[in-house]
Amino acid sequence: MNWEIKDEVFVPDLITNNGNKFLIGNGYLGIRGTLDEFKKNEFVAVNLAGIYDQVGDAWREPLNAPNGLYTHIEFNGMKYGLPEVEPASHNLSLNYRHGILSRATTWSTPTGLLKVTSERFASMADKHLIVMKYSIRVDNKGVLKIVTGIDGDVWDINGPHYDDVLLQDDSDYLSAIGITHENKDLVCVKETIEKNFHTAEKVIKTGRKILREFTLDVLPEHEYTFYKWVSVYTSKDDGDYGNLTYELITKAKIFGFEHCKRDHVNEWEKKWKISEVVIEGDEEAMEALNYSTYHLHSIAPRHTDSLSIAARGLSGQTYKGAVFWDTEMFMLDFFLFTEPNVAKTLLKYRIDTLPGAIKKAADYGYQGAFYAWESQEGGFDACSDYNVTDVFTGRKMRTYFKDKQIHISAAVVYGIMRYVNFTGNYELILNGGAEVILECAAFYYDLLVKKVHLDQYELLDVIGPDEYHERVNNNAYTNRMAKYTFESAIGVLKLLLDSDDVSNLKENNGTIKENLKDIYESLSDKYDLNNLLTKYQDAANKIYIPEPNRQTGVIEQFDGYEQLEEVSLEELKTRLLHEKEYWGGAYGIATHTKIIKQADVVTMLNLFSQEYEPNVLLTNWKYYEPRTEHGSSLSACMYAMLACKCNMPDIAYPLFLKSAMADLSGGGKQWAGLIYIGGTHPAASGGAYMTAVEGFAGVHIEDGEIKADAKLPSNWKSMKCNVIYHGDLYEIKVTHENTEINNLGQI
Ligand code: IFM
Repeated sequence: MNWEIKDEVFVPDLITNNGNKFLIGNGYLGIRGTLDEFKKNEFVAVNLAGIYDQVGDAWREPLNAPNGLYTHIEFNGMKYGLPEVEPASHNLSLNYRHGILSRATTWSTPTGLLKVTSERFASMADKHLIVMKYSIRVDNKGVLKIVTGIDGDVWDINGPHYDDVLLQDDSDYLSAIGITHENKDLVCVKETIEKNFHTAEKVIKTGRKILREFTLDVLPEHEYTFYKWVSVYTSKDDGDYGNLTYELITKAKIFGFEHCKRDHVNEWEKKWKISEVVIEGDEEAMEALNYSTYHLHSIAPRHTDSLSIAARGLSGQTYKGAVFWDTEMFMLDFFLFTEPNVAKTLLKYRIDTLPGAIKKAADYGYQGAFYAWESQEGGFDACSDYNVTDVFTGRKMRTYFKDKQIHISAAVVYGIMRYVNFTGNYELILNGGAEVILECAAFYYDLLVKKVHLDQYELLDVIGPDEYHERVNNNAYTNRMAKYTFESAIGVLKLLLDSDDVSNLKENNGTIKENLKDIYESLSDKYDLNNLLTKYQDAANKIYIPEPNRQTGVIEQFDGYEQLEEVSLEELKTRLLHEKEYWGGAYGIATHTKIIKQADVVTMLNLFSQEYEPNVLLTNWKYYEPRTEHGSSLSACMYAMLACKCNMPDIAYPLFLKSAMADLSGGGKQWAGLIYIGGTHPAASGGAYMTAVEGFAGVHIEDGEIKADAKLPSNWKSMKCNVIYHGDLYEIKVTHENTEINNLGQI
């Protein structure tokens, strides 16, 4: 298996894309795959997790730290760097087994070739540390100028987010401290270097940059190298960030580059020991899949016990660095199966942001918890009322994602329950999860509508996963997820009401019984638990779930969908007047047609496949697939997984590859109206993983045991993966004929 991706020519048009494709990160920060000499025009970003800023009325977005890797060179008075000076050769490569980005670029100079190589990583061993090695060789003697330091003039979409950047030069250390606009948070970046050449250093402060400049006479037989250690802390981190930045890089410099690299590589090896998937017979798929999970590893929050992952990971500020349903419905399984502690951290974020969800519900006049569609710190909903700009008028278009995608609360419940089922661990339920589930149930309960003549409850005026059709009634996915929420609440209520008898529960540190009693007592002060049980049982029984049509077997996506215009995707595209035009909302070309943006009924069938006859799954797959634009990177994997359940692995295969290659191929929508939405696609990465493990290998839980019911694509000989279930590590190997599951014991 080749763990390297490469670009062997420099194509200026690929700068943005490569920033995503070659991204490195460690969950605390992500560094776009840009070059050392790049600046904000090339979308350089050292993107920070979970810290945001807002300027004026513009969108609140995550911060990019000052770039401590900034470096450029001059030779004999001429600046050599991309994209300005065309190179003689160029190679950018990412070793995604170890998250190491390297570049090698040569330029022709009047006296021969000049070669620059560099290597960088965001340490997996210490989340605040970035390390770099930079070397220069020349063909002929000359005068070389090396300029390296910290560039505080960062790329922002809705900035500038730093009111000021303080620059400090303190013996061997350079610092840039950004002071944010909204909360006056501090982002502190410090760097130090070690070099194999002796020459005086000049420190230059220019604008928001602080730079070291070295001028030296160079000879062809030498390689001129410097190593750089950069630390990043913010005032949100515990401790004295000023000292911490200093201590970290001082220590790292003493240990040296190779030592730091070894620690970093070892941490990555630990991850792959569990999460690597081996596919015999299909290198391309194996590489794309492990590349996908490389991205998930690079953005996993391991430095805290409460944080989630943004829809574009740590690739920049698109989608406002906000957390969507993507985390629970698409990414969570990877972490549950390979690193449950990260799954816990993701869900703890939702538990901690419950007050934000309760406030959002209350602001709309609802009871319970309505989670943010685009969640930032504290559960603040960053989703704007105007999420799309009309390409024709330049006016903002009213969209209702924030107000009407009520399925978000159910996704949170789904994530918590999945954590309980896969880990067998009730700690999240006991520490706030029960309350989240009850509050989400209260939210849906408040929204139920009963028509006088019908003995059923409906959910009206919603948006399902297919965002092109806004404000519809009885979206099948939403209604089924609300039912799931009621069912989960019933489970929790029964657990609490029976808390005298918890003998059927697996013991967790011997404290579960005590804890259950405690939360029973605290929650029964707040809620009438018996009354809630009766209410939610009634709601779960009577909520309307659209059934397969008796003649066709098709489940209507929402009331009236069947009456919409039937038109092919190709025909619809011919109606576009502008390539970036928005398809949904009030006037979109898809709005009045059956063309949908992404898997909707198919997502529901995937989650609840056991409730339907196999022919219903197949009928709906066949019905909806040609009507789906796959305009979201979340779509293909849902179709791929359902295709596996319909025993069509070869049909699933291209859809799986589409998900797994989302960031390799650089496809996917870059614009929603006039708004840039490019970046990495962690939901597609998670979807690719789910398709491989749960779809092709058919890993599932049956009667409390882990089972595999493989449906491999015909070109695959075998697939091997590891899965953690109830604290045990299982090695699973499937072929077309055999399934082997070995319990390797407690992890
Ligand atoms: O959550 C998704 C949504 O389903 C479709 N638009 C993009 C969002 C973020 O990935």
